[in-house]
Formats: sequence, C-alpha cells, structure tokens
Amino acid sequence: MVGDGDRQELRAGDVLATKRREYDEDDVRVRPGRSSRPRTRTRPRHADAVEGFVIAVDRGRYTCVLSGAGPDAPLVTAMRARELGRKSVVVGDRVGLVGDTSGAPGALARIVRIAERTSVLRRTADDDETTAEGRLERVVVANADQLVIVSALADPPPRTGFIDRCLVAAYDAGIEPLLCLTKADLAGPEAVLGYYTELELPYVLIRPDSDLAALRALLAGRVSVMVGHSGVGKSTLVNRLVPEAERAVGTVSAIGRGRHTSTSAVALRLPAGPGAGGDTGWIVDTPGVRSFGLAHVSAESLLHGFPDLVEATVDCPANCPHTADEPDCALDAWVAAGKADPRRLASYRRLLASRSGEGDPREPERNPGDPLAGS
Ligand SMILES: Nc1nc2c(ncn2[C@@H]2O[C@H](COP(=O)(O)OP(=O)(O)O)[C@@H](O)[C@H]2O)c(=O)[nH]1
Ligand SMILES: [Mg+2]
Repeated sequence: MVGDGDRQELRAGDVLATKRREYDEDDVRVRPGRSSRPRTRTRPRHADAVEGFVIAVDRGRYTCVLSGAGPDAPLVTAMRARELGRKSVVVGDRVGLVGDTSGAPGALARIVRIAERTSVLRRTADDDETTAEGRLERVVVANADQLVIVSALADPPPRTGFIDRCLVAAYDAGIEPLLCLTKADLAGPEAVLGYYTELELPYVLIRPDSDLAALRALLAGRVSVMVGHSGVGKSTLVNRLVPEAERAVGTVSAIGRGRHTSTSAVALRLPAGPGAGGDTGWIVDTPGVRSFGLAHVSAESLLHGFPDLVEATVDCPANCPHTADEPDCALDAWVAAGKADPRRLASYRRLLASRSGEGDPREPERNPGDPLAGS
C-alpha cells in the first residue's frame, strides 16, 4: 500500500498503515464491548444510581452525560460523594450518579461509584503542579480506546521523539494509536513514514481541504484522545470534526501553570453522520497536556513502543538495562546487522534516559534525524 513508488499517490484523508512485519496473535487487541455495564464488586447501596460518562472536570465539579442520552439532553453537573474517599474522577470515567440528575439549572448530582477503568492515560509529572488535583492525580483520561497523535508535517516540524513517547504511552495503556499528520499541504509525509516503516502504524493525512470521512470512520463509536504540541492544528481539526466545539485556533494554551481550566481535558461528542450508529463517539481534547508520563513504565514495557526492536532482546543478558553503556545489550548488534533503523534505537534510549531523570524533561522530544527548521 505504501510502496516506495506510490508515495505521491497518497491522498489526503486516506487511512493507511506504515508497512512492515506479518501480523501474529500479539497484534490482536480486543476492545472491550461498549455495551457492557460497569462492573462493581459490591453494590450495597445506591441501587438506584444512574450511569453517566464524565466529559469535563473543573474545580470539583464534574460534567456528565447520562448513558443513552442524546446530544440534546441536558448535561448533569455532579460532585463526588464523600464515600469515594481519595479516588479521583477523570474525564472518560463511567460513573454512578444519584441525587438530582435532571440537569436543570442549579441541579447537583453526586457521583457514588466509578466503574473499573478499561484504560488509563497519565500525563507527565511536571504538567500541572499548581493545583491539588494536579499534584495528586496524574490520570488525564480514563477508558480511552484510541490515542490520536497529532503531528504537523511542517510549521512546527514533526518530532519523532514525541511521537515515540506517545506510542509507548498508548501501547502501555492498551490504547490503539493513530498517527494524524496535519499540514500535509505544506510538506510530504515521506520522512515521518520512513521512520515508522517497520511498524504497523495506522495514519491519516490532513490538509485544509481534505475530506475527513476516513478519520471520522476511525473515530466513530470510540473514545479517542487527541494529543499534540501547540500549533500542530488540533483545534482546527476539532472544529472541523465538531463545529459546535468552537475551539480557539492559533492561541497557545497556558501550559500547565496557573490556570487549571486551560489544562483540563474535555470530551466532545462527535456529530452523527452517514454511517455513524447510535454511539457516534467522543474526541477528548487535552489542551495543556504536554506529553504522557512514562515514569511508571519499565524498560521492558517501553519496548512495546518499539516492536521493530523487541525481537532483538531475546539475546540480551538477564535484566539487561538496554542502555548504550551495557556492552552485552543485543540491540546494538541488531541495528549493526541492519535489522532496525539506528534512529529507532537512539530514540528508545533517549526515552529510557528521560525516564531515569537524565536529560531535561522539557526537551522538545526531537530526534537527531528530525527536521530542524521552524522552531
Ligand atoms: N497550512 C496549514 N495550516 C494549518 C492546518 N491546520 C491548522 N493550521 C494553522 O496552524 C495554526 C495553529 O492551529 P491550531 O488549530 O490553533 O493548533 P493547536 O495549537 O494544535 O490547537 C493556525 O494558524 C491554523 O490556521 C493545515 O492543515 N494546513
Ligand atoms: Mg489549540
């Protein structure tokens, strides 16, 4: 599909996958059924609770939609019930609500239960230390099915180190990644796609005039989280997907300091369209999230973002740290033998180093081969 000769035939908006190895059972990721009700271990009280989905969190107030409610149903504002203890509630959580769930002005419901999460995305530790919620809770979004990694092809130039970090976070969380390459009118995708040749990575190309049908089809019926650096065109894209969202374009969101609302994730309901069934899907915008934290991810799990390297490690000594100063690490020989791109190994080791606190966590996650112009 993406043979070297037909790159120029890529049509903006088409969904494609970077080429590489064969599928095996490990590639199959089973998504939990969307219809299954939240499971709770015991349900001694609140048998009358109704199910809701948390779409926004702001200063102790949770905006929820009731399960099955259409786009015109009123939103329910809720607070956490004391009995939840220290458990946090985040965007994407499926919760049990009691009290006034009418959504009438001034009505306040109570969240009494949080359903077991199918996935959890955490932000980096330095993203929001200014609020109590930020310091305590690093989970940004629960129950996401898909991570949409937005990268511009130019202005700002793509940073594969950032994309790699997002891929690791996605694979670690059991969330499917989708690479969304914007500003395809300004530059071609060849360099970025070349870097990911060995991965089975789905991607879409976006330009101002592109038809979004292929992207909409991938978003339909799922909870997708959008992440990307400032200026890559996230707000522009969200406004095209969800015109009512009216996200501010061209404004740099206050990043992580001071204004809690500007850093909160918010879930936006995708509009119904041809082919969209009952659940049209949700897109979660994460304006202040710089990147996803990997401190909790082991060196072995980090490799999940590098399926092109993982095979080599069977020849590593036990407990190999996979670092450059480990003489017996098999990754060096693997790359030397031409079995993987040396830039991929370098990127993996940069992520390893960033986890152990070496290097500046604010490094713009640029890999040596990335274009340097423009930022
Ligand atoms: N040439 C071009 N410019 C774009 C495209 N998408 C967005 N932009 C511009 O890029 C700038 C940043 O866009 P914005 O949506 O605010 O990015 P965000 O910071 O990721 O939300 C704005 O000036 C947009 O008009 C695109 O596909 N092509
Ligand atoms: Mg924006």
